[in-house]
Amino acid sequence: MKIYKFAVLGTGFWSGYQLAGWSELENVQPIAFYNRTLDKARALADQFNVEHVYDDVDELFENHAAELDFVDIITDVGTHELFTTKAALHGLNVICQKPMSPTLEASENMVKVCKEANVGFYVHENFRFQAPIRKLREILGSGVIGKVFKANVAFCSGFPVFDNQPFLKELDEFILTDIGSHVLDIARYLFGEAESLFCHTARVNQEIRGEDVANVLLRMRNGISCYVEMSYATIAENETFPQTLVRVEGDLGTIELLQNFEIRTTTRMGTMVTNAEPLMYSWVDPAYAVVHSSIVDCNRNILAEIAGTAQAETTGMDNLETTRLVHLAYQSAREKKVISL
Ligand code: 89Y
Repeated sequence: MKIYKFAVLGTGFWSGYQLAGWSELENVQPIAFYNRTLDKARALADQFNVEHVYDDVDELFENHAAELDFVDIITDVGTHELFTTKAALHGLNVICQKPMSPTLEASENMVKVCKEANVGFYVHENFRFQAPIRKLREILGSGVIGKVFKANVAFCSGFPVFDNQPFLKELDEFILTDIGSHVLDIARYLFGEAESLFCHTARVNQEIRGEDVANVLLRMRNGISCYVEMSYATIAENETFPQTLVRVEGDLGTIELLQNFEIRTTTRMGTMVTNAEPLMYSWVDPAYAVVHSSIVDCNRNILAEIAGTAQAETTGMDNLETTRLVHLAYQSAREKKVISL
């Protein structure tokens, strides 16, 4: 069995879960870690039995590029383009966290650079791999609710997200890049591509720089009207973080993905209830369970393409469409107009 060797760039909050996710797959092995603060790289390396740590990414590539199959980039978004370019020039496949980069132009460049270097480029977009979202799509695909005419995809929470990820407070563009990248991708995964969008944004929490509320109304190419809402300013009786709730209406019925992974499918015959709980690996943080669990399936899907056994869903090329929606949503909010794609 071939073992796929990889380096991790960035050993912050998310990396421990990403590595735990990789450790659920038997044919991968982390070889070297880079972090701008070496102590942090060392601490994670000790936890995952990795020998080599660096605070100079070029040195890591010089010493290990020949034995690596891919890099997993988990650094701040501002470094994604640079590190992707360096890895591609060393002939390495690249997996990069969302959002791809701060601008659409830089994201397009990352896709181009990897294409020219003939390496695979993948975005670790994991929300579409969540167990309830997969199940919902399966039910939708069965045709039980007939022709879909409208949908709502919602991520509305009051979770203290800045405690674990304080850098999110400093972003000029916050919720559409952080959560919009995920929920707009879910909209594409479930309903296909959009033909137009309109967006409102707001900043409720005055202690952060960016927006913490965004409402995006999409017209999909197949005619579905899809309302994607996201908020980190929602005080609700039932906190749903980090779940995405979905309601899909068709001419024969409605599918609702509710809190705690319950899917209710209603037709004129009655309501069918399905439970789509995520797999609870030993390492998942219960506060992030459904997201952490989906890391494994996303990694597995990307690795299959690197190994040549299947096509990955979240290639850079595919994710450019999601990235485009994020940036057009900002444009729509700024210009107060409907944007055609
Ligand atoms: O950064 C975000 C993500 O990707 O999932 C949830 C999160 O950690 C906070 O919004």
